[in-house]
Amino acid sequence: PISPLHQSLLCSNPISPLTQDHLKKLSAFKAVEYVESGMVLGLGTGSTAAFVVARIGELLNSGQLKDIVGIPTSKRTQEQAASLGIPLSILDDYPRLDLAIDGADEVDPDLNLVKGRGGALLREKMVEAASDKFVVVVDDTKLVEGLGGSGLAMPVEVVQFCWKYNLVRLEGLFKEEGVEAKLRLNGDGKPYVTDNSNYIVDLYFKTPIKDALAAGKEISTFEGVVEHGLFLDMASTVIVAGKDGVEVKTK
Ligand code: ABF
Repeated sequence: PISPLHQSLLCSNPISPLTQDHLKKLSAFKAVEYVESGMVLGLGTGSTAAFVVARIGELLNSGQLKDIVGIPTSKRTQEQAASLGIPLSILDDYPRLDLAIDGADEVDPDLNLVKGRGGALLREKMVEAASDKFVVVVDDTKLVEGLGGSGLAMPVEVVQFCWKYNLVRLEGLFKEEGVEAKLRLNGDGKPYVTDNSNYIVDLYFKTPIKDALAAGKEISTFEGVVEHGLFLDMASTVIVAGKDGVEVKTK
């Protein structure tokens, strides 16, 4: 269905097709329709989630939403939300959330996800696992038939101590799929450090992961692995924006 926002984006830009940013915004605005006054809300990380946070700020500041408490999933999101005046707290004080909204890197037909290319997977998983409802916002480029199938990275957060040891172990785990494991680096060639002072090993699969559930369980047994980017059976709703409209997928 074409929403009023979708219509207005098309009208303001009748010649060029909708950009990926337009689609992210459409998905984000649709997700914010799930937000009600008084909710404790998980605030995601990434460019799509940033549209969600911006919209919540707008609705709070115009008085259309009231008494929201936001639980940010990264320092970046914390800064954005604070700058918009969204009241914030942490899981210690709000161990149960009503709703979390976040982006994803891959979504499979069963609404399982790869997340964490933005580097915030640990806090995202903690906050989203503590939420009664988890709504995912994506554009249609994120849809895959099997996780790991986009050719882009599946991240694993590891402690800095002997990171290479874990990189080699992770490579060994995915012999069937064929995988290349790389330490994530910043532009200056130094290792990327997460909000939790860890490193990230990015796994690039040649073919989709055969058994994501088994893989996730196995990765979690590795000492020194802090978290992985497979978010299985966590999303209750995925909102997918494409050039023909917004689709709401539910489980
Ligand atoms: C977060 O941001 C991450 O889990 C995911 O890696 C990323 C998606 O970013 P974007 O919305 O910018 O594509 O949700």
